[in-house]
Amino acid sequence: MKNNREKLLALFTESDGAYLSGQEIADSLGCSRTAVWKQMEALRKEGFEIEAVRNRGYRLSATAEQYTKDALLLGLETKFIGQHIEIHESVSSTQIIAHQQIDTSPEGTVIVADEQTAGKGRLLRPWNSKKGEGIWMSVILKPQIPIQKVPQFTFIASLAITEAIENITKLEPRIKWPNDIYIGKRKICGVLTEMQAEAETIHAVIIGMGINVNQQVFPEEIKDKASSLKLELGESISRKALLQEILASLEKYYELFLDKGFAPIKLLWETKAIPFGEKLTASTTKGKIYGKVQGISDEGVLLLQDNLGEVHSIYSADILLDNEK
Ligand code: BT5
Repeated sequence: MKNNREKLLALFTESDGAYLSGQEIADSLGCSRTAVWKQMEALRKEGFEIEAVRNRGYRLSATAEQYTKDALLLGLETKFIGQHIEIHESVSSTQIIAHQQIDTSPEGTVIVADEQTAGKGRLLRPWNSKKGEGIWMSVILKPQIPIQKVPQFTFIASLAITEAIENITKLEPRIKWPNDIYIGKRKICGVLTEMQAEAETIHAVIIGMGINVNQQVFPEEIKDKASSLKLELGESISRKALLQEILASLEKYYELFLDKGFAPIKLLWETKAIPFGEKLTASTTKGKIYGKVQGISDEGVLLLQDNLGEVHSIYSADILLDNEK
């Protein structure tokens, strides 16, 4: 049974930005108009921005971002991913929080932060996670798969995020192997897949996702290579709507992966990826390889053909596309 507060939030969501009269709300909730007013005040105190206009009624402010646990749960159309969700105002890194609570977290737990003070990328590189402007989250999954398959989760997540961004914004992001999402020449998202395992047994896969949503400026060190959805689209995006879409998409592709393996994920991933057939430089720990992309293997390894025709298997690298030079 929903209480009045939940019913009211559901009404606002269903009304999709239209005004609801006090009487309509009172009738739906089965309470007095005074009780409605009191409930509005309580929601305002929680941080919901509610507009009240004489003779029209109430609505949730269209621009106000409801980025609270309740708001994120309301309208989340998943079976398990995100149904257990935590939102923190400021943490060092959602990856660190997720690692600490693997044992007590059910599969699909999501840790969200409004700000990260020590957000991290691969090889402990810093990930800029400004307050209030991006989606910084970690998803805990507990698949029973061999350890070698864990890197495939970067592909599942990138595919899910790319599709969600397309659905919400109509922009066309492209995935750059292995873990970046670009719009044009700029990075808008990075994925960091980590795991906890003992011997050959996986306890959890932790997928960290950082998505630049509403930034208008970036710090000096990344300003030439980073962008946000707002900068690309020219308008603000609801982090809540995008986050919910990402989780729904992630659940869909995770289940597809569990059911049918990596092959269908790979096929879909390829339709969203740059730069097959294109030339790029892969910087690996063993040096740089310049070549033409032949595709990815069934394990997600990048196959790069150099000028002499030799095909190299790249397991891990930083990629510089020719058009980024
Ligand atoms: C990544 O690493 O791209 C993975 C980023 C994962 C971040 C998420 S946020 C939630 C979760 N919690 C965490 O602590 N991490 C995850 P990598 O491919 O190594 O790229 C890192 C590089 O991207 C940096 O060295 C910068 O050059 C650049 N960079 C840093 N912040 C950026 C930003 N906000 N947007 C675009 N580029 C950025």
